[in-house]
Amino acid sequence: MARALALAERGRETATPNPNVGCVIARGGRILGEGWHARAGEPHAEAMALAACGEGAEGATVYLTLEPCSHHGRTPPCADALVAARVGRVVASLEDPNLLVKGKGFDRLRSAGIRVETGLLAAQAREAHLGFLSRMERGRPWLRLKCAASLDGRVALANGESRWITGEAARRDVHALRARSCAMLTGIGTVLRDDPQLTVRHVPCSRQPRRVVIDSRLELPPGARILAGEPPLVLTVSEDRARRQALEARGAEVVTVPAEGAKTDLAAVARLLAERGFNEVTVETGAKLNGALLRAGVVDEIVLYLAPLLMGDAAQGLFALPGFEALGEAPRLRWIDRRCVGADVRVTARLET
Ligand code: AOF
Ligand code: ZN
Repeated sequence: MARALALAERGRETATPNPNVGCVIARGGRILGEGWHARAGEPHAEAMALAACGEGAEGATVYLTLEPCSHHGRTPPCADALVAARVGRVVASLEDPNLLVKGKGFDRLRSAGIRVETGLLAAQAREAHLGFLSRMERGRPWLRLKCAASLDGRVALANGESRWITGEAARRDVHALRARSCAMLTGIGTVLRDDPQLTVRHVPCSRQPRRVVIDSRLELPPGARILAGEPPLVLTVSEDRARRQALEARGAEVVTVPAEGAKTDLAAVARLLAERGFNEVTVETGAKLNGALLRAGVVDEIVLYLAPLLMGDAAQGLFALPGFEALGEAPRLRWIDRRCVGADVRVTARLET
């Protein structure tokens, strides 16, 4: 199963919107075939692994990071293929929460007399498929805030200057985060201030994440860099037809989302991103939208790069949150990881949701 999890990583950046499943078929301590899901529409992990078993897979054990599918989607059901290959046993880390599958793949195997075991390395498999599981189980993507700050937690000087706080190694690391994301989300404030591209450039990547801008009043300037290249998705509550048409003429896809007062309803935005098939979304934006996303309860993880630099209390902070009356009200997170990235430190923390 550890090998199946390693194979799953090969589809990490490209399997979206599908889960990056990994599969190993073995018999008598020998691996007969390996597979992973590389791209939606291409063979599932099981189909690839079965095809790699030159001598067939009769009586073999199949290790899978996710339950085999039971439905006709873009490809035929993997459970049927495993039955036809007369495998002896299937060990799957997790049930597939996709309502089209959810237990039916296991049922199909069991009724054909195949032994089914679940739960092996389940925590690691949940980690490998966290975006897909979030979208299927909660109807929203796994949402990660990426931030870069000084040691004293500041992201920009009072006058707005913010380039560059962290070093080159951190920048490359951020691009690796972008590469694994299905979508990159930012707000209009960040676009007006920094004019970001939000593309993957400093690491190899065979697929660019979709860029998404929350722009309540459609203030995106037609010359913004985010409008170049693959068309971004612009989410708005504005009814201004002229502005919409100007952005559409520049290639953007403009979608109206539910409002919460004059602002966009961020829970609705999260649902829309899931409906679009985005499993993992990384947010690079300023304190206001960061804070609003936290308050809306749609943030799962914060990845923070800290540079050994002091910017002072007059500089701008990371998260615009209300002043809490008691520490008990302040959101508490759980450390997941801390490490050095070049001259900077990266910490990853998760909210309990
Ligand atoms: C598997 N093995 O390797 C993957 C599975 O429309 P399709 O044919 O691309 O199927 C997509 C669904 O299949 C996806 O939503 C998930 O439930 C499952 N993914 N299943 O047996 C795989 N990637
Ligand atoms: Zn399948």
